Amino acid sequence: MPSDHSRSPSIVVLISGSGSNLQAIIDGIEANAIPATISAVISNKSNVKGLARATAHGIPSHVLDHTQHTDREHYDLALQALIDEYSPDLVILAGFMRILTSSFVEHYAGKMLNIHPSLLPKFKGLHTHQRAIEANEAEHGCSVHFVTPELDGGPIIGQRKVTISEHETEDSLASKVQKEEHFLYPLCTRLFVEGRLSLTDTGPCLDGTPITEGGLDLTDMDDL
Ligand code: NHR
Ligand code: GAR
Repeated sequence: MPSDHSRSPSIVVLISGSGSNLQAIIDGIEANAIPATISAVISNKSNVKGLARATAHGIPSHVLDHTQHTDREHYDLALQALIDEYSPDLVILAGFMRILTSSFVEHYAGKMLNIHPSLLPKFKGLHTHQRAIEANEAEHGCSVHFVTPELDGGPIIGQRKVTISEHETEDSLASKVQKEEHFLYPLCTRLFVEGRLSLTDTGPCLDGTPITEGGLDLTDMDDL
């Protein structure tokens, strides 16, 4: 069969919660800014808002409950089998809260992205907003990176920064950062599905040019 160059790139999105980043990507696709299709949304938790968002936009959704699996290896094998039914070009972690095994991550090498709520390499792991405030940081933000086995340690594609103000709370900072996430993730998704982003042996590239360590500072971009 001849290959179908007209097929738009397929994305599978993994979530655990509200799915506001999923929504931002759906909006980018529906506005014709991102030339791709979300083939499925998968959550490890049932009854989360992100699942309703998928349904509202006609996207197939699945719950794969990690508590129903004996260990991470079995869970990740089931997750991989479900994802691969859709043969995606890109897998997006959008608030997905389960650490993934190395063999799972390596299966999607160079085609799995995560958004992390900090200016990596600062504040890997959880509770990033509170930790940034406690560390008296002047700035904070979000990062999109290729997923590698090292948790939150994969090559950074881009970041957006926010200023931490004097009376900042965890909640106020989280909402400032999320607003930036909702621009950064659709932008990085667009670049990936346009074939402009790649992960090479020497690191990530945009349009064939290496991205410097720390990623692109996309804070001042205002058009998707
Ligand atoms: N897996 C690998 N191998 N590499 C990465 O870079 C990953 C990953 C899985 C998820 C997202 C990440 C984040 O952006 C992510 C990146 C969950 C935890 C965690 O501790 C940490 C980091 C991230 C996601 N999860 C607990 C666990 O035991 C469960 C926490 C909960 O359920 O609330 O899996 O921050
Ligand atoms: C986002 O802020 C994302 O950066 C963060 O969870 C939120 C998910 O929101 N991710 C992590 O903390 C990963 N461990 P959303 O479900 O509304 O997109």
